[in-house]
Amino acid sequence: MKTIFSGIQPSGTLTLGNYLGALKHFTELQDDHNCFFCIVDEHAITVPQDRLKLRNNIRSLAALYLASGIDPEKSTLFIQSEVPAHTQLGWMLQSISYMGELERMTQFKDKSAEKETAISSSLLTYPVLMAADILLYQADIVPVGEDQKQHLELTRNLAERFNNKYNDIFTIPEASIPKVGARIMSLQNPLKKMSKSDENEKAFISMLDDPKKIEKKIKSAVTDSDGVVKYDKENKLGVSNLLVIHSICSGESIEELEVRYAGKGYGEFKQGVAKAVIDILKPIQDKYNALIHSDELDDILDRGAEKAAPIANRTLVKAKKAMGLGRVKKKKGQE
Ligand code: ATP
Ligand code: LTN
Repeated sequence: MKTIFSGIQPSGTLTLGNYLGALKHFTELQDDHNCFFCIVDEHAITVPQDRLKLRNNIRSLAALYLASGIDPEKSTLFIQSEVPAHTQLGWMLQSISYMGELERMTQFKDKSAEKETAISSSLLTYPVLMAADILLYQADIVPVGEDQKQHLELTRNLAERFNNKYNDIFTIPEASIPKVGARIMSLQNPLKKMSKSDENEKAFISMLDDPKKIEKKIKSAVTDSDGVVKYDKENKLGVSNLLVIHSICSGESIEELEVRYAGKGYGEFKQGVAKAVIDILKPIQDKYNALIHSDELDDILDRGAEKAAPIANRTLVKAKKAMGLGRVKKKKGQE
């Protein structure tokens, strides 16, 4: 059985983009794979966080994973900072990472360009920690959205570099990026990806937005002035983005939707998009509300960390030995 690993940052409430690009696919994989899903809180602190908000976001993300269909009987769900091997291997991998390759990461360039305040060194080294996350579990497949493709490439390079330099320890993972929905765009600027950290709340749909809010945000989504519901990623980015959202949420193909809305205005089309989104999110929100304050959530996360830690430690011990760190422990009774 192949091993899957993926992580999401608890840096705010998840968006419809996170759901369609990543989370939705996680749940589809758990029946026939050995799955590890992680709340990567140590990634979230690469930018300043309020401690109480971060706590809430961690819990909220755990509840959203479960409400979206992650089954703790089938998958291991855990919090990154509760398994210390992640930062330990992260540090070791930094010693074989080059400044140049990290500085070339698009996400680093974008995020550091946005910042007026000081940029933390962890923002630069963050993809190395991501590599450690993945390699500790010997993951074969990493389901992610399009924006993580470059980080996966780096993970593969680091794994190969380590294997060649020290010992053949790490499985070389592959990214699994959905054909449709890998890059859901902002509702206000369809040239930018939908992001939970966008300052403009109208740009994204949060997975916890109520139906009224969803309708309002989709109604005010940027489109164009020709009034034709047609997929055209060159000239009609806003409409194409809404078509993709509608199609994944309702399960109809883009061609079917183009026929359905032919000759109808954007008003009716947007109502249809909103309904499809609400139909998908409402049952998830109901489950979320039942879980968020439950003890069951804590039990699941405790069990997740207990299951993940020994697996991660096994790889860590091998990597330390390969690098010559620490001592070779004598077996009891040996001179
Ligand atoms: P932020 O938006 O705060 O910068 P993020 O959403 O990029 O954060 P994560 O929350 O860690 O970062 O992303 C979780 C998963 O969701 C990743 O696999 C990522 O590729 C995917 N993802 C993020 N945004 C989108 C999007 N707009 N469309 C599709 N997938 C996305
Ligand atoms: N870098 C990712 C989150 C992330 C991740 C991972 C994804 C951290 N570790 C391991 C897949 C596998 C992001 O910003 N979306």
